[in-house]
Amino acid sequence: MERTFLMVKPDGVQRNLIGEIVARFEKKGFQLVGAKLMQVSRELAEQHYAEHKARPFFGELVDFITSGPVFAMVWEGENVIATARQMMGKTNPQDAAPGTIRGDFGLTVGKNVIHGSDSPASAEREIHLFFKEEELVDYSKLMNEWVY
Ligand code: DAT
Ligand code: MG
Repeated sequence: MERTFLMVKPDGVQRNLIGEIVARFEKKGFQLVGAKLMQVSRELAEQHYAEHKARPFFGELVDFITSGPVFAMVWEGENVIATARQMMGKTNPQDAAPGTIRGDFGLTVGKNVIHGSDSPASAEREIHLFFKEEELVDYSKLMNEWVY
């Protein structure tokens, strides 16, 4: 089963959106396999956003993601990487459709509430950047018989 890395960013934590965001993925039918509230170090932020190192907003991005606690999560389910990206909405909340997380809760690209892996390779990399193997829980839910 596919896994992805999702993270409620510092703005989402400060705005009390953790529960709302977790509820959306739970209700969809995805399964939580790991989660923690944590402070991201500058080193971890720079590794996580390494692909954007040359972009003009890189410094602001690292400042923002380290500005307060984040809620890091690993979710599992069929096609969860692409589906979670759809549920998040476009990067700029001004382009994100209503009904998506960014469309419903964001106003600016700098504070867009949630991060989600964009491909199987990113998911693999980001899950291991943020979580140790023993922090991820393997279990099955009876509900899955009614989802799949
Ligand atoms: P996403 O988070 O949708 O995967 P991304 O990987 O292109 O988007 O960019 C990572 C984050 O960087 C994004 O969530 C918000 C910030 N960002 C992207 N483009 C930006 C821009 N033009 N100005 C400021 N911040 C930007
Ligand atoms: Mg990205």
